[in-house]
Amino acid sequence: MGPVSDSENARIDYSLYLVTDSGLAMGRPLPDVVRAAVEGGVTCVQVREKDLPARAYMERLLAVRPLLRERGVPLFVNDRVDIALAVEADGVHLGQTDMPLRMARRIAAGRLIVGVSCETVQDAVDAERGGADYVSVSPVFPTPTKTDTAPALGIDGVRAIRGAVRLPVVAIGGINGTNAGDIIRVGADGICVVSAVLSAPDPRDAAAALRGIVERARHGA
Ligand code: TZP
Ligand code: MG
Repeated sequence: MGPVSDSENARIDYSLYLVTDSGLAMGRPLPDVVRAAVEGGVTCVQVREKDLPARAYMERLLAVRPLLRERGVPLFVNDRVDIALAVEADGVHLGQTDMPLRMARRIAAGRLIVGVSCETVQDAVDAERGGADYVSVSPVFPTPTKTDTAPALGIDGVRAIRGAVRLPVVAIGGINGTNAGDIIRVGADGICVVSAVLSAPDPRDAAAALRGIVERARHGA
C-alpha cells in the first residue's frame, strides 16, 4: 500500500484485526498462518513480536508484507515507528508507554496510520485530539496472552470509548466467538484477536467464523 493519506485511512476496514505472536502459532510458520487467516477474512494484520531483536523483527515483517500487499490487507507494526517506516508498513500501533503520539506523528504523519491503545476514556479523547487514526480499547477482557495490562474495561468500556470519540474504535483482549458480536453491537468498528485465530487448529476457519460474527452483528443479527 505504501504511504497513507487521510482518505486512504478512511478506507481501512478494521473489522477483523489479527495481532500476531509467533509463540502462539502452535509451531507453524507465521506467514502460513497469516496467509490462512487472511484467506478466512482477516482485514488488518499487526505483527507484534515482543521478544525479537530489531533485525529479526524486520525479517518477520518482510516475510508477511508481500502476501498482505497482494491482498490489499494493511500491515501494522507494534511499538516501533522506525521499523514501520523502514519496512514500508501501512501503520504503527502505540501503547501508552511507547513513543508519544505527537512524536510519532512528527516523523510519520502522512506516511503511517497511527493507532493508539487506550486504557481509559481519557486516553481515547487524548489520542483523538493528538491526531491518532484509530484507537483500541485495551484490554476489553482479561487474557492469558497479555497479563501486564490495565484492568479490563469490559463491554461498557467499549461503549464509553465509542461514545467519546469519532475515530474508528477496535477492541482487544480475550475476544472470541462468544463475545465478538457484543463488541460490534456496542459500536466498535472491529475486533482484534491473537489466540482465537493464531492458536486455532484451522486459522482460516477461525477467521471466517469471526468475520461472519462481525458482519452479522453489524447488520443487526
Ligand atoms: N493487548 C491487550 S490484550 C492483548 C494485547 C496485545 C492480547 C490479546 O490476546 P488474545 O489472545 O486475543 O486475548
Ligand atoms: Mg506497545
